[in-house]
Amino acid sequence: MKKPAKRIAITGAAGQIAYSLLFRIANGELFGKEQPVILHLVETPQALEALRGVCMELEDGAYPLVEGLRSGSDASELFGDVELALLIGAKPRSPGMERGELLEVNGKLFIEQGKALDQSAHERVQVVVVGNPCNTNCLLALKQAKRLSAKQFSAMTRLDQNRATALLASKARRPVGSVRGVTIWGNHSATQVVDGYQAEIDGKKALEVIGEEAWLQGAFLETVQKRGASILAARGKSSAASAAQALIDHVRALYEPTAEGEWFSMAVYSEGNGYGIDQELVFSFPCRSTGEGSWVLEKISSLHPFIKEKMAISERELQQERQEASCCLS
Ligand code: NAX
Repeated sequence: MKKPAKRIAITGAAGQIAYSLLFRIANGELFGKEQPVILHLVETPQALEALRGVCMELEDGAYPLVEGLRSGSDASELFGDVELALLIGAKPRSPGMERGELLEVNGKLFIEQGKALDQSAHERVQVVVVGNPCNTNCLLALKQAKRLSAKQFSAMTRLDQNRATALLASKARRPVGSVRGVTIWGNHSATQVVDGYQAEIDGKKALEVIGEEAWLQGAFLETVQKRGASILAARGKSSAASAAQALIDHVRALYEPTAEGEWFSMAVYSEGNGYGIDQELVFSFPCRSTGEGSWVLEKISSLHPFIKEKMAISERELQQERQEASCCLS
């Protein structure tokens, strides 16, 4: 029997990440070839004309799985009954803009969107925040949830995980598929903690295979932390196709039960985390899905002191961001 269509909201739908993402969703890459979708595309009023062009292209793709296409700038209307909300749209940091100003502008936006989702989205909605600063934006959005649970919100650190996985594979001269367990802790920012100690290559500890602890603590971490800037410098635009891939990976990982012994990284509400991290943050942790958007934190007992030290730095940055964004809540 044919499945009922899933409604998916995507903000920033005329932006470059969305342009790498929408056609893949339309083609069934998120929920499979049997799952019809209805796309709810949200943009700012200024970008609605560009979005009209994107919608024309989606129509011209004649995707059998796309059963409906809605677009506009009224998020509260377009979030109605959606089962998945991908919050990509955010104001970029303009030259001379202080980080605090960016937090304030985007903070207000994510508070509004959090309220709108709480009021009108499907009760089982999964909300994934991509727009930066994504951890703190996600925290502000989930704090609006009264009907929904904080566990229905996450922010994307999967791009960092994917970058680190590919880098380890290349260092070990092994295929990407032979690497697992790379873990991202903390903020999706320059303080992100890329933990290669948990990683395995062909079932052996990455450190054993690579044999260079200085690389794991130095070039590995720094290359991943600076990868976004390197892409921007080379391409003249920030990462888009790899971000869209990471978002597909993030959502699929949330909905599909995680295989035994594996986990993936995403930033989630830190309440009840067993790692001694401040309980009121959105922090990236290793997670396991139990299917259909339910997840639990993976418990890793032996964290390397180097990683713990870096986690504390990222935690402090997130506390600072929360402090700077607190004016939006009042
Ligand atoms: P673009 O500038 O190409 O697109 C953003 C779009 O969002 C624009 O079309 C803009 O009109 C729209 N927008 C702004 N405010 C909106 C609102 N209130 N409602 C709906 N739409 C709104 O940026 P793009 O490259 O697509 O990146 C989008 C966001 O992802 C940025 O904040 C970026 O920093 C962030 N990223 C996050 C990543 C992560 O791993 N979490 C990685 C990729 C990316 O850098």
